[in-house]
Amino acid sequence: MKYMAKVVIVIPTYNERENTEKMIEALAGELPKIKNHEVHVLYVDDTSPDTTYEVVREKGEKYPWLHLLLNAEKKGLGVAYAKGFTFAMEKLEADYVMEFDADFQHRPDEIKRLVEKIDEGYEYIIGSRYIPGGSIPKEWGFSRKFLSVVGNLIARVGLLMPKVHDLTTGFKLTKSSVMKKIDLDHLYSNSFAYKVQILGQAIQGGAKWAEVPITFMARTKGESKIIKNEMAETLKVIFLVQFHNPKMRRFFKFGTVGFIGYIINASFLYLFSKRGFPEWVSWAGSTELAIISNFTLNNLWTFSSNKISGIGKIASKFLQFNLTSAGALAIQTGVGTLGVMILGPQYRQILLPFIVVFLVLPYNYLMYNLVIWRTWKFPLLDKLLAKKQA
Ligand SMILES: Nc1nc2c(ncn2[C@@H]2O[C@H](COP(=O)(O)OP(=O)(O)O)[C@@H](O)[C@H]2O)c(=O)[nH]1
Ligand SMILES: [Mg+2]
Repeated sequence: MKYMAKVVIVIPTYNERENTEKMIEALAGELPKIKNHEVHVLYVDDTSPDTTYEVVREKGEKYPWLHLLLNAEKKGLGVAYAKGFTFAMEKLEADYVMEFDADFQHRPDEIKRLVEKIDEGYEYIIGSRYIPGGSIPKEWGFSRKFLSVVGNLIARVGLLMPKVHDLTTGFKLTKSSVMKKIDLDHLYSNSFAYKVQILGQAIQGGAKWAEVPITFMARTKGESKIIKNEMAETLKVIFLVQFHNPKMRRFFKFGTVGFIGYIINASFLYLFSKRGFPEWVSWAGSTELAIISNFTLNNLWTFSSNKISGIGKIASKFLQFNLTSAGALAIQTGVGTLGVMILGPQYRQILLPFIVVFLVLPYNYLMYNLVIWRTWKFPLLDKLLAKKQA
């Protein structure tokens, strides 16, 4: 899939005059080495008091690939990048946009390594400091290293993305179709933590991603703009990304419906036995009511995007639902009995929550997604079911 993509490197600046002339000349030396793609550079300056933008303007007369977006106000790094990406995609018609710092912490000679990945079909390319071949500055003291590693780990766990090694890096290349799915006008954070949002939503959105090792250099000129501790901001962003993640929302609703089912089960068990119904009737009746509640609420709420409707369809699916629920009952009974046999009766009450959390919930969730509401599609299973129906 080789094609000539238009890549726009977006470089936000605020008081980077000392770095900018040198950087533009370094880029002028590097970019011609990238042969099979058209590379442009867009500086996004927030009217730096040191007039960084004047350097860009001047050089722009010499280099046709150099562009400047001048903002009247400084509103934070996230805002600067969002404006830069939008400008690059809409005005410069970028196929890919790159995040790149102005201060030589990202190496201009490593740009081509990220760009090369376009030819392999990747849509979200991460310049990674934490994979073999990548590194952070040796000059960094313990606390700086610690903060970077811990911040990364929190993002990795919070976003449930164990396969990504660097989630807070600022050196990245994103396909415009991936970036356009993200609401750049309303980022969850105006500052550095926006990076975690774009990464989280790009990967959750199914972008084909890869990590490429980069050498993160120490800043030699100018000052770092990270003023406050970004940790709280990053936590907020992780929470919001997961809160808006459709898959997490569905799982949360599934849990809520299950909990309501449990309340119904328990209340009617109490009521029926108080009314003097036979023991087995109280159990069967209250359990079936919980099953009806689970089926109805999951159909109307959790899986509303795949809602089952029509009397006939509802009846047959409800029957299926009862069968998968019977499966859950079998698992719980089987493992519970076996567990008590092995461990002894004093473990009965400890076993129950473990069986529910690690076996029954995953089983139910799998069955709902795979069999009942069919939100997860597996070609092989589809073929099998199709054969059965035919
Ligand atoms: N336009 C703009 N650029 C910013 C802002 N904050 C930081 N930058 C730029 O973003 C890049 C990364 O910032 P830097 O201070 O080096 O962060 P650090 O490397 O994490 O210490 C640099 O090129 C900065 O000039 C901002 O509010 N507006
Ligand atoms: Mg920097």
